[in-house]
Amino acid sequence: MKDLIDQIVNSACKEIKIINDSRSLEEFRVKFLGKKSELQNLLKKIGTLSKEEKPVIGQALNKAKKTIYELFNNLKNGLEISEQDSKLKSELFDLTLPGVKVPIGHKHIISKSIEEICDIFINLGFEVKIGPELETDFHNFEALNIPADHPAREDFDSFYSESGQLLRTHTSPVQIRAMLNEQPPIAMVCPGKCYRRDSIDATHYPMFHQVEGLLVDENITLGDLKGVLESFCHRMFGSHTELRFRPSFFPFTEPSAEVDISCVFCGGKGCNICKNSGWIEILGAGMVDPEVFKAVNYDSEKWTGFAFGMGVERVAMLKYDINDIRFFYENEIEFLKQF
Ligand code: 2NL
Repeated sequence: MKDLIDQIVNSACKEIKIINDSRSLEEFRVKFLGKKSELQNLLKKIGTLSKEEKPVIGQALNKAKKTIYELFNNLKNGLEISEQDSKLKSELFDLTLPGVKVPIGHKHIISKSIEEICDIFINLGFEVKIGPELETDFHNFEALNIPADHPAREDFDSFYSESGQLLRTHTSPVQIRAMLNEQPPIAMVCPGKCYRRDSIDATHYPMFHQVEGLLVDENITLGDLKGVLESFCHRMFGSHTELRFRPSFFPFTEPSAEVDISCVFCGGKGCNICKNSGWIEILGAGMVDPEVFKAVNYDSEKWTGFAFGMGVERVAMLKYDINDIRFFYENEIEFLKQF
């Protein structure tokens, strides 16, 4: 019987070594210390032993029980600590850990170009104004001396709403609103989206961006316009850039001009891009037509002014060497990240 007790203690010592969670430890307790355990069975048989054997075996059984209980209890404490530990570790919130990075995209090259253009004019004393994209016929056409029979006013060329308003075809209406709201002097630029019913190709898109400028004061001359546009082009394309004014026509300016810069690709020698002319058209401009001043109730005997307009896509394509307008609107992060 003594041997049997030693065997039980030995196998308990062996089994406890491979236990590493509280469930297996509970199984161990039931097996070695529970009511149906071998030790308990032996205890029940103690009454059948002889007078001499009883105290010896009784002591051995108690000692074995104590040994196994200590094995159990030590591991129980150890497991509780390590299980608590790992629970704590898994739940711990470390405030010093860096946050999860969310991909935030990239500033669009059109936004960047608008900022570059506007910054130059801000430095020249102009302020930036914005206005609605859904406009009235009056602000978009009528006040700009664009007659009702002008081709631009055909349904076919613009996006009209059922209410008879339209998506602005240029940002000039922002300037009309400014003149209706305040008296000169005015020096402003207005960036924003414009809409025309064009078919998409390498240089056309039904939505595009413009920056227009307007300056109204006393005694403003074509020389002032040339000086401002020269400063702008030098800062935007480099101080070596040359300018050329070609006579043109717009209903809202008189005289009117189209402004070219010396080709940014060949420096004026002639290449594919400038079609061997050495010049590239960059914007339109002119002196504000008295008919426009009349529409906004300005005294055209007293006030004079110039205005200009440029396509942001065109400027960006020239400055950043982009050869297709569609690249701007494909939402390709790898394209946008280049700028
Ligand atoms: C172009 C030509 C131009 C204007 C825009 C303007 C605005 C008012 C009065 C007079 Cl309120 N003019 N804007 C003037 C000349 C040219 O744009 O080719 N843009 C891309």
